[in-house]
Amino acid sequence: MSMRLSRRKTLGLLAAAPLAMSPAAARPLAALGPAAARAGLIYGASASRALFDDAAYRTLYLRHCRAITSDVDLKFDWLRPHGPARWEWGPADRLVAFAERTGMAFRGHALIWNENPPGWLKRLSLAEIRRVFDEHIDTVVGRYAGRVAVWDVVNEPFWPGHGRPGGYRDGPWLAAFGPSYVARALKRARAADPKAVLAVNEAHCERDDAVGRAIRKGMRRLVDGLLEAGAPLDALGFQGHLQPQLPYDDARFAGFLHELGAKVGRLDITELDVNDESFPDDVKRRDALVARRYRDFLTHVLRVKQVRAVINWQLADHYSWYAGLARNGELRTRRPPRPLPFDAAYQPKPAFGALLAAFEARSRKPEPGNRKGANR
Ligand code: 9MR
Repeated sequence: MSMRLSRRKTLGLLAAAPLAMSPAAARPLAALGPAAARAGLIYGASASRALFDDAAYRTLYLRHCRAITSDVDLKFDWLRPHGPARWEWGPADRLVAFAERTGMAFRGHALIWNENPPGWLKRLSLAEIRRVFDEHIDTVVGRYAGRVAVWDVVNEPFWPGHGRPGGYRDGPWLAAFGPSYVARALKRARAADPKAVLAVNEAHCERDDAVGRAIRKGMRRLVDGLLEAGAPLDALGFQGHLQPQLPYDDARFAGFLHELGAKVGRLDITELDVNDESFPDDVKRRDALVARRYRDFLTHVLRVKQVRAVINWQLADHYSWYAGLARNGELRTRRPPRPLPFDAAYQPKPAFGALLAAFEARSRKPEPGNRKGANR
């Protein structure tokens, strides 16, 4: 009896699941992961504790994602909030195990980042900070060796607003080593996990204003310097937190990707979403504009054959970091933002259609069609 009941229950749940069918026609809703794979891409999203606390949200990941990035659990201040000797491994261990169990490629984010240093780190001497840096990389990368497909070894190396030479982002690691912290981090990460793909991940490169230009210039120089020095740089990540309220030029950004792809070989879009704060309140119009931004960006970017992954920063609007910014009054409006492919009821939005169409367009093209490496 329990068999029959549980089967019926399962079928009932499937029928009720919002994602089993598309709302428009009773056609099964396409899944993003396989559509991306047909285009030689890996599709995924960042995840944090909501993945475990919210079963319906987890279902969405299982249906659409073939990769998971840690949103916060592997950040320095989350692993070591209280002091140098106390490590909080629980959430990161759980996320890595989930990826492993479900066959998703895991992207470790962010090993070394000059933002958000815990108070205790800021109080150390430079010599102590240097020691903690080395120990941190050895310990974290060593712990998960063989289980992390890609590491964002260094996150956001540049922020021109800090006024440092070369436009580097300021913080403890820059203070301790100067810009050579980037090469040092890559080398140590390689030693601790020879198999992981090692990446530098940067923001704002698609912006066509002074900030975007300065960061692109910094990245060009950094990449050339790292390659000349023989540092193990396997990939570059471009976050893609699209800001339609600022100047942008997708063709120019794609040109930049072409240029860097020829040097590095693998490029990933790592944190894709669209800030809708400048769009109208009307949800239909807003969703259409968000989807158009996805479409235009991906149309250009997916022509670059070295682009291998497209990762959203969370999957459903209410779990976006923008939802937090709106609640805290840090956006120009307090209405709930709609930056992602799924809404708060886990229904696909026009942005979902834009992602799917972009993947399908790339899979129809013989070029770039580089299908190797689409599983990491
Ligand atoms: O989504 C993340 C948010 O929950 C954290 O509070 C914040 C600080 O750790 O980082 C957010 O993720 C950022 C990512 O690590 C780097 N690029 C920008 C992302 C959005 O702020």
